[in-house]
Amino acid sequence: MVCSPQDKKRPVIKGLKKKKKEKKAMLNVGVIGCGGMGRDHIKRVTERIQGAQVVAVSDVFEEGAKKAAAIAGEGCKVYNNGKDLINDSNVDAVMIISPGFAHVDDLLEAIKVGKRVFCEKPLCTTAEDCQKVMDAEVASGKHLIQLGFMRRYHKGYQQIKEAIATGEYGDPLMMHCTHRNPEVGTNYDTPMAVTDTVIHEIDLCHWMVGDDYDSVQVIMPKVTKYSHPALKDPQFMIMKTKSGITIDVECFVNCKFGYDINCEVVCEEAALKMGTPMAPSIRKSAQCSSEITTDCFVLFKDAYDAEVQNWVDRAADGVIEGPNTWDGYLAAVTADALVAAQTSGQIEKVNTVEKPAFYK
Ligand code: ISE
Repeated sequence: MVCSPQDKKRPVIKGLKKKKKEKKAMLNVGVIGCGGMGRDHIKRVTERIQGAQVVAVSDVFEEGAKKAAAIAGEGCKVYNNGKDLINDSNVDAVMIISPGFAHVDDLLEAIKVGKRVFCEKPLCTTAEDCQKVMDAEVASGKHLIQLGFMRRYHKGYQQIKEAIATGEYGDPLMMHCTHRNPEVGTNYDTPMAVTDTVIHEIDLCHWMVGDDYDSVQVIMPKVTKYSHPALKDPQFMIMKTKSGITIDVECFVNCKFGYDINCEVVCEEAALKMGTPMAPSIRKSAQCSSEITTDCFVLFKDAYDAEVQNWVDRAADGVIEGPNTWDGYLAAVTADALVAAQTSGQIEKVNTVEKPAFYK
């Protein structure tokens, strides 16, 4: 039988065609930071996220803020600073998408007035600032901050975490990760391999195995001819957890061939490798190949949507399900140790404060 638009008896499959914004009350969101990433999040909330709308934006660059407000649509207010946006009584929740060094003041202000926050990584650029924010959140007694470590929302990593949790494969012993970018600009330097790139694995790996870090080390292989004097590329990083799980991450940001992300967890009775790339394998002309994307926003598009949807969905009950302030603090302290290890060549300790009961 051929179905046509006139065919009135076609079955309605529930939930298949979700209409935008037909659910409960809207969460009114204010977005601080209207650069490329900020505009991407504004577009996401406006076009794809259920139950939220952008009602205000802010940026020190007025032109940028106005352009971003146009994406959100009519009535979106424009501010030139985060504080005024946070204190706008029409703003229920705040997305902080400004550069990392500018996060701390807005995070503290949002905690002061008790507003829910989605903050892009990093939480703050220093461990001291992360701790200030953590102390303020603990003192407020409310879980308010979700951090934008979106890889936790990627199906491939979730499948491995779920598989480990079944216990069927024994305890995880080792992890092997690769984080390869096709190329980076000349403003990208050696510490950024940690603070901008491997920061994702720092968060992911401890989350996947449910353990915190004890020590780290960095080994510098031969440098690629595609690097420049301020960047040692590739780098081989090793992170050891408190229970002894040993994680290696190859970070190679001028690999030339693609945005190539891999992860394998070796357990006592099995090795679990993430299914990647998420592309069909094509047999043609006596060859079998699958595409590797060159763009992280293509590979992780669904993960970005899912993390923001989750943040919006749990707003009504005041719950943070995603990466939280402790994860941001742990990532900052671990990153500091890795950056120290880049130059010392030694095994560096990851010295954190005791995890507050509030985050357990
Ligand atoms: C960038 O900031 C990211 O978050 C990407 O996921 C990472 O692959 C890249 O190296 C970073 O610069």
